[in-house]
Amino acid sequence: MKKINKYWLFGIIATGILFISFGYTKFIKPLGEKTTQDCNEVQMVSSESKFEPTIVNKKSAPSKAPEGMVWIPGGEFSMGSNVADESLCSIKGVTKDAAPIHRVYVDGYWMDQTEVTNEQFEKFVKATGYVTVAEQKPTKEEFPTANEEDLVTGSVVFTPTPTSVNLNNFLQWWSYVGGTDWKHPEGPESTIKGKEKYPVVQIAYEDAAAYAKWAGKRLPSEAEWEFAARGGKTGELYAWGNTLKPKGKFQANIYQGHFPIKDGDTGEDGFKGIAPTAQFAPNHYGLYDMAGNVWEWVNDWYSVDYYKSLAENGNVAKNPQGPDASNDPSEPGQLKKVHRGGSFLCTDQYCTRYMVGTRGKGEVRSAANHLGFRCVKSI
Ligand SMILES: [Ca+2]
Repeated sequence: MKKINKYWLFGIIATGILFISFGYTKFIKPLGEKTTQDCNEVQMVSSESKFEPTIVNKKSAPSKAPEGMVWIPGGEFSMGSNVADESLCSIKGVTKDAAPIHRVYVDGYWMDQTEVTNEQFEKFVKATGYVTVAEQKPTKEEFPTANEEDLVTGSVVFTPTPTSVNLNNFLQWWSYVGGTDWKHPEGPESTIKGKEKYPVVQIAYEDAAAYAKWAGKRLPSEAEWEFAARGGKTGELYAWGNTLKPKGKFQANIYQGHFPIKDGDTGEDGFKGIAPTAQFAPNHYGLYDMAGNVWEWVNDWYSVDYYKSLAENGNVAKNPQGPDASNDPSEPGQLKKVHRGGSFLCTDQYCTRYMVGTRGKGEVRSAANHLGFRCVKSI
């Protein structure tokens, strides 16, 4: 595996993704100071939330469900997260962009039960000859300051560290690796053989959108994604309820153990690293993996203050489609779309954005080995 030690490319391509998954590192305390028990305290905070009851539309499914999809009836709900917006497991401010809670209405739609798999994406590529962003050679126009020899196809791969590291620099565990793409998600020597039912990863926004269009579907709006993930329930912390581990069992593929060291992932939830789709119970709407495993692209531009603007408007936001433009003050000038759901790399000490109301974000042409998508379809 050729690990390209060029932070310029990595920085430009990947920082959006990295901040998504691992939070704002400057806020993070050294690993080991916090425990799951601390997160349980957060749950108590959430019980004082401002969520109003979800009102699910009465309209039943208009027809037989398309293959692999379920009916999401839509309705009115309280969207966002006020889970310790200044103290998520002591990561100050990490969910600030998911506040305030605001009222939203979405029409009914079909949604993929699982994230799009390698097998499904392969059908698309075979049918269309589509070439993903990671398979396209970066151009001098896109990266004017780069050396010509550094402009190689590839993408960003989680690279565990040999020993404990200070978590204030994510470049220590992410690498831009030449030859990485959806067929080689962890570097050129890796393969998806035997992983047909795993979610496809190393997917940029336009790759996901192209697949959706080919499939006669589309990417969900952020509001559609969250309505579906909440399963018709009101203000719960997770897609499955308010407890991280009901009856002591994990409900999603996230990360346990010492992050981000080699062999640090204990796989207590049953999986070290990425898992096949649908390995945990579905939520109330029959959707799998709405938390953990891989992040999912949604269609909305990311703006740090979008929820604030909707809340200030005071009305119920009807089928909101996101802001008109990307706005992330932490990386001005980068065009970012929203990601949802968290991934197999999220830990309760560091990211915790497998919590249902929280948000991620990513530069639109950036991919990584913990980022995929699922589609929806209007009636
Ligand atoms: Ca896991």
